[in-house]
Amino acid sequence: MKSRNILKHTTMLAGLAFATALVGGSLGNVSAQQTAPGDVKKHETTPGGQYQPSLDVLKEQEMEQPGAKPGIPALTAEEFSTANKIYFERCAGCHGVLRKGATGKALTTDLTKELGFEYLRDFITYGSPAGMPNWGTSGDLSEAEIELMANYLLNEPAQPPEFGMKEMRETWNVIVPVDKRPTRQLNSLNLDNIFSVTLRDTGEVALINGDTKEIVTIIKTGYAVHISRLSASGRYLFAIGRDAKIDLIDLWMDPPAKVAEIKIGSEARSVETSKMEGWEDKYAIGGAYWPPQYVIMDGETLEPQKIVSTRGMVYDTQEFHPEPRVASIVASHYRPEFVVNIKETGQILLVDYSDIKNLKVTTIEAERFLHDGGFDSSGRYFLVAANARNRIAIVDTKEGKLVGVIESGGATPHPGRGANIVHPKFGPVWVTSHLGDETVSLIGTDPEGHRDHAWKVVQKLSGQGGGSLFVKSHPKSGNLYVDTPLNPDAEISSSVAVFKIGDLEKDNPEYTVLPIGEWSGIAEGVKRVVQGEFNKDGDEIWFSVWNGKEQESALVVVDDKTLKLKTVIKDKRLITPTGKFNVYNTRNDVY
Ligand code: DHE
Repeated sequence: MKSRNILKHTTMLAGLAFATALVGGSLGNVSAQQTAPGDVKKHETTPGGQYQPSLDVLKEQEMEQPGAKPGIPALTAEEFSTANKIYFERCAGCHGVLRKGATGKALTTDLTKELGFEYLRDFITYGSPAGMPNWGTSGDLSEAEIELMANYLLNEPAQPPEFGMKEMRETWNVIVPVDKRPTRQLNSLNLDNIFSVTLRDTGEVALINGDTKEIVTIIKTGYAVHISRLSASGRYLFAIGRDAKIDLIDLWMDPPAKVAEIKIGSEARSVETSKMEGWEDKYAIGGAYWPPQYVIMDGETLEPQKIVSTRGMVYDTQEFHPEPRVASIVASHYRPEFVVNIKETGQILLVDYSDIKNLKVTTIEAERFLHDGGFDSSGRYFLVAANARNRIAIVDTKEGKLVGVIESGGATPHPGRGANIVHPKFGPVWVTSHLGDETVSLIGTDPEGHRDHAWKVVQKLSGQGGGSLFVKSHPKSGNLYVDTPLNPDAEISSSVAVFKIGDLEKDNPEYTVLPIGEWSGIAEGVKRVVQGEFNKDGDEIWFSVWNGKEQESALVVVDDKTLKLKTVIKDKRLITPTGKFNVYNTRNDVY
């Protein structure tokens, strides 16, 4: 462990790429025309620039090949299938499933035909400093693949299938009906201190006993499983895969096991459950990237009740967007509402689940490219990053209104759920770090006690560098932890910075670096250290040491008081651990 003042300010283009890619741009505005590929031949994409959705599930779907057009090079069925796979894996995350543009430019045929084959080929080869990766010069795509992609873009886009009630019901499976489930907790686990750990590349979650650090069980889930969330009572755990498969796990069983499953689309990232008093465990909601929709389900069986499309108008331009993805979802503690964040249209939807037959939705104009966010310490205000716009939108979930949209103070905010700390000078603040630079921004969240500081960036700290994804603290902790897993410097990506909250009064406060990757004792791999999560008591914090699928990974547990290594959890079944969700903290929004 070493302590240092700010030695390194590794600024990374990272998500900055996608921030700048859209500045001033809306659908159909191909600024590529202004940048000749010859000018950007030296351009290189940073690892963080790759932090874009890869629609790996859609890529495997059969899609009808659009008919050939006169004057446009026709693709064979095999060529179309190869190009379609590459498009969904590498391009659709930015340019959209239907190529109508998202954080990247639109690539509809009216535009691509004007640009022409050679231009497209060169642009794909060299990329652009505005965010387009250099697929050719990086060696990611071969010359033949790039030529194929240029031809593919001259053809009409393929449309993946919709996924409605019929398709959902076909995938819906209640493994253990409610009346056959236990009526009391059958195991002797301290459920509040169980950690659900995402095993990303095996499509599993590991349930780990936070007291003994032993693996309780490993449960098969959806493809490239993403996050876990808890029901209000803490009994049910929901995990969602990138293939939009939701698994419902009953923690009362011995051992905890899956009791229901469903697919709510083809690509998804978010799931949440009803938390309002009187509605505990009643509903679940899943949000999909494709088709663009959210689905309200029964909280105990996952039976789909209501599917709502998110297609519609962008909040500011009032132009139609055909595929606005559902990003983060949280459940209000003040009203029977889900807070659903829609990426491309920039709307925050307050979905009232008290009467889903007569569904009332409050549509809040916020900012485009909403991604991840969390509550302030009171649980009343929700703060969400519009990451490609470098802004944070704030909603008052008690009043059901936008408080404001503010600059985050850095490039591409990525808070996860953020961290809440009590600042010695500014009172309660919510914290986000950034993908694009070393800024850690503290935003005042106490309009009553600290009115002058509320909803302002009251302090900016300098962390180890860009490539940060998650910050974390706990009401009982005196520390603020900042990870940097996507920083290109191996030493930085395998360590975390810790700021002492008591020191934040000083100018330019120092941080301590914890070499978590080194502490894991793993010799091989990049050892990215990602996403701290506290135990229930708030006296230790767990980090994932995230290595390649064929390599050893681990979880490293740090004593929050001493900042010393407490223990390393290793097991050959712990393959690619990333997110960790402590049952108590997740269900009570403690972060
Ligand atoms: Fe995530 C949360 C989307 C890549 C780990 N991620 C989220 C949320 C969204 C999202 C919308 C908020 C969910 C919520 O709160 O309801 N993530 C995406 C992407 O689109 C993206 C950029 C690319 C993709 O193809 O999926 C992406 N995410 C990643 C990763 O590569 C990470 C680091 C490793 C992994 O497991 O895949 C990753 N994302 C996480 C984690 C959370 C998350 C751990 C939850 C953090 C929390 O504290 O709640």
